Formats: sequence, C-alpha cells, structure tokens
Amino acid sequence: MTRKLKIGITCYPTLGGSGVVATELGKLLAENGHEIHFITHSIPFRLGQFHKNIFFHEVEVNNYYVFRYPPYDLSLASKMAQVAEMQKLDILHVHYAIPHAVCAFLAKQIHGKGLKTVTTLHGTDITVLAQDESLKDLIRLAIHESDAVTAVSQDLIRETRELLDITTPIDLTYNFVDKRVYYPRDTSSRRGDYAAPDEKILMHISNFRPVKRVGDVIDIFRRVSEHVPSKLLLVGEGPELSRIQCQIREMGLENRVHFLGKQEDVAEVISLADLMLLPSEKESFGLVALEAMGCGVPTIGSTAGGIPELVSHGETGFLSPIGDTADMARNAARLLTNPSMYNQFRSACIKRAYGEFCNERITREYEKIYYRVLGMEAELPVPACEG
Ligand code: GMT
Repeated sequence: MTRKLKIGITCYPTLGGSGVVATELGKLLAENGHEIHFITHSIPFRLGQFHKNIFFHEVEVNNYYVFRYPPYDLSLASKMAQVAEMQKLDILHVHYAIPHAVCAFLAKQIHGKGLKTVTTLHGTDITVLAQDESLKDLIRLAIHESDAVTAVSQDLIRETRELLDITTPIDLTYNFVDKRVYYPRDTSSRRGDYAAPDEKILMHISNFRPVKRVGDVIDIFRRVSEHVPSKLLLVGEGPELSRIQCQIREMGLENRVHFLGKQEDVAEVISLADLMLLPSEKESFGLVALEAMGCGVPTIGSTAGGIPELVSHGETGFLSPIGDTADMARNAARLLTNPSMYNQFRSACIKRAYGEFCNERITREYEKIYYRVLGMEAELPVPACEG
C-alpha cells in the first residue's frame, strides 16, 4: 500500500481564489488519508469546522521596534522550517509565488535535510508581479528552486515561460470543483428578495480589483437591462467598489443593483444567478466561473488568460474580446431570452464542471506530483469523473 504523506501547505488564508484552492485541496488530501499542516498567519477562511488529519500552525510576526516593516516573510520561512522538522513533513506545498515560494526556498536551506517543495502559480503572481523588474529575478529563482512547479492553466504556463524565460517542466493543475458543494440548488424562496418573478439575475463575484474590469460588468448589465427585465447582484469587496458605486449612480441603476458584500456560502449565492459575468483583463483560470458551472450557471466573459480553457464558447457560456461589452451584452440577452438554449447550456455546464474539473481527479494529479518529487512508487488510479 502507498504510504500516506505529511504535507505542509502555505497560502493566503483570508482572501482570493488561490487561498480557496489551497484550503479545499488540503481538506481533500486529508480525506484521502494524508496529514495536512497549514502554515499561515491565520486559520484559512474555508477550513470550517474541525477536520481529522488537519493541523494549523500560526505564523507570528516579530514586531521589534527597529523594524519599519515587520518581516512577515522571514517569520514564515522560519515557521515552515520549524514545522517541517517537528512534524517530519515530506513536502511543503506553497500557493502563489510571492512571497511563499521564496519563503519555501529559505525554509529548505534552514531545514537542511532535503525537504521537498512544490509551488503552485495562480495568476497575478506571474501576470502582474513577474512584470515588475524588481521582483522578476526573485520569482525566477523561487521557481527554479522548487522541486515541482504547477500552474492553473496552459495559458499561465505559457506566460510564465515567456515572461521569466523558464524552460524547466511546469505541471498543469486546473482548479477543481466539489459536486457535494457546487450543485444547482433550489433558491426559489430567496430569489424574491432580489428580483421580481419575471426578472433575470446577473451576478459578478470578485475582489473588485482593476484586473476584474467591474466597470465592464456594469456596462454589460446596463445594456442587457434595456432589453431583458433583470437585476445585478455584486458579491465581494475591494478597491474598485466606491468607483463602481458612483458609476451605478451616474447610470441611474441604483434600484437595479444589489451589493451583497463578502459571502461565506458562495454556492448558495451563485445558485440565485441566471448568468455569471467575468469580463476580466487578466484571469489565469477563473475559479468563480467553474463554481458557477457546477451550479448550472453559464458565464458571459472575456477571452482573457485561461478563461477559454474553462468556458467552452457557445456551449457553457459566451466569450468576447476584452472590453467588448456590446458583444457580451448581446450574448447575455440572447441566452436569457431563449429558454431552450439556456437549458442546454445549463446541462452542459454541469456536465463539463463535473467531468473535466472534478475534485477527485485534480487532487489525484497533485498526489502524483508529490510522490514523483519524493521518488516514491505509488499506485494511484485516476478516479472516473462523471458529468
Ligand atoms: O492571481 C490573483 O489575482 C490571485 C488569485 C487569488 O488568490 O485569487 O487568483 C488567481 O487564482 C485563482 C485560483 O487558482 C484563479 O482561478 C484566478 O483566475 C486567478 N486570478 C487571476 O488570474 C486574476
């Protein structure tokens, strides 16, 4: 029988898709019998209640008065090395290159006993930060020093190679969806809180940063609502929020848009929607579109980054060039006003989400990478995923 592993995981525990993927992966690996040690500054927000096989090690930052900026990265690297030693970790799996992959490299040096590290690149750690000349060499070093590197789409692999001149292998590990959580839910009793019976619901979920082009979301909605009675639900918070509120007021859409803020139960919220809007400027994968697919909700989005690897144009949604809000609105209205086409898309979404991006298969891909890095033979049949 294949030996179970002791795996340290570091991620941003309180925000973003990379934190969600890292936490959900940790939970799934624990279900498969591995021992998981989260090494982060606070408990990952998706961890939920107590789980067998999961441990949490808090990184405490030294606030000594000489420090203008308390050195979180150094405290993290020390903690990683300490946990690796105390818990006899086999692998340290870090999510997002900066600073986590750099800290893992340092931890490996401190530990000094052949600790293996795996880095998963999630998106802006490459598409934004690797464009910064002051960070580029550091990110390249961290990637070269990882025992394995994974990225969440082919497009992100391509961009990593181009921007950083990386020739070493990078494994593809798509984001995944758990059908026990993301499935079409009956929200008929809650829909009335946001929309009249004849109105459609469009939704956007993000951290409201410029790369998400939330202004385009409002413009798409304005155009759609001229033809289709509808409401827009905005979920999440971030730096663009106040600008967006002004835009909504200027367009006279205040009564048609609801701000839901950050939400814990994303699957329940998504199930309220008829369409998900994702017109991003940069999007290495688009986890929220996959979660929507699992709930049977098609996406109207841009062709940025890895979105076309996830959303099949004309089957599970429609994609347009970045910024072409007129085309996106046309596609949205077309889908919303054609019930038979909409139902076809809905079924295709569920089939594709569960068939291509099922949690069992992607978790297994990560496990294979761990055993490969450790030089261990492992019997790991690929689970059948059914859409
Ligand atoms: O790269 C980021 O913006 C941060 C990251 C996050 O923590 O939310 O998002 C990225 O990682 C997700 C999980 O792998 C992907 O699904 C998102 O597409 C990606 N975001 C971007 O590329 C903008």
